[in-house]
Amino acid sequence: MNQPPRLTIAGLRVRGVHLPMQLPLVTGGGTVGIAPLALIDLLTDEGVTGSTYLFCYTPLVLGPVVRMLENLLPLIRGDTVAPLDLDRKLQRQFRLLGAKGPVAMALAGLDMAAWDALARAQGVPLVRLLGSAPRPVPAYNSNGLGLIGPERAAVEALKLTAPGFQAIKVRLGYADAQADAAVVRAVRGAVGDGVTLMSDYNQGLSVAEAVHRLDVLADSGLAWIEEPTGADDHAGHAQIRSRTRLRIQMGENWWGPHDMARCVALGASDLGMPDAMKIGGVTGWMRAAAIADAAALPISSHLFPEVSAHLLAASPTCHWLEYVDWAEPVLREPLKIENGQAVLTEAAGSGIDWDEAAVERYRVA
Ligand code: SMN
Ligand code: MG
Repeated sequence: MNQPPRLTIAGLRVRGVHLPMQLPLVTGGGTVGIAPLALIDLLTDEGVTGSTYLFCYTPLVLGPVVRMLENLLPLIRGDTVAPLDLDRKLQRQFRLLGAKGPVAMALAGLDMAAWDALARAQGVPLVRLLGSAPRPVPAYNSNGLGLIGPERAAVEALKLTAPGFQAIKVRLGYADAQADAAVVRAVRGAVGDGVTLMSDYNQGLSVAEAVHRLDVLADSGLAWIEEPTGADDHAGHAQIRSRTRLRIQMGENWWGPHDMARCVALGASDLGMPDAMKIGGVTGWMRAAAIADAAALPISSHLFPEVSAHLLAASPTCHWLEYVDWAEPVLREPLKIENGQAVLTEAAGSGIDWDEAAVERYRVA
């Protein structure tokens, strides 16, 4: 058998795009109307390229993230593509500043691109490189369903389940508990009892207000209540959790596995949903998956459905994939969803190949 080549980092190509979103997302924490993505290609001496993208939340951060990645290249050019070693080296580089925000985003981007390159070099999907066979992962359709009122939410919910999804997520944080309950009732009325309904407050409530609202929603049948209060208020979440029967969901704002470990140790959440970027790429995710396993914490993903499908399939406590179609305008092959499940193929890598004409069309940096 031919040995897969040992890869050496030769260069980095980073491009910024603003992608149109089919359904803008109005949350209690602000509106996302376009998807500002940093597209990353890690080039190697051996000719293998590893690709991934970062979601920058706001166009204000896209340029700095692109620059940050470009600044990192001189530190890693000539290094072996060994993600755990790169992580150790780059974490040390930023020890004094601390790896959060754009710095952590850039490091996670390099990590995901490095793992993608390794999988491609071996000719296997990322899930196999991680030691697992491809398997279907249940997905919920998380496009849209922002704070748009009960009538529009009911119509949109039907649109979101139409392609075969059996789970969706409604954003909450209306004027009061009754308004939240009315939206949940309208959506439930539209899609019927067979659909799993998650909810997300996007950190919008005080602890006291959250306890009150979850009282009102106690019999709503919601599958989880996401980030009812400030994401870094782990103690506050633990307090809310102790006073409701509904399941608390946190994780999209865990900056790395250590942050997650602190949150889990406080008993702040019933469930976890790491974000592949904020948790530290594939390397950070696999550490998070081990923490989740040890705590018997079911984990779902946040955004990045393409790489997350591989990560969840390799995670012992795999729960739900969050499906959004935001990167699709620049992808050659969108993630395959069948009967509400993400289906991994045997294609090498993590499922990211650019539609180059589209990249040029949407490029801003
Ligand atoms: C969300 C995702 C992406 C941007 C803003 C908000 C949301 C989710 O919290 O969980 O989908
Ligand atoms: Mg959320």
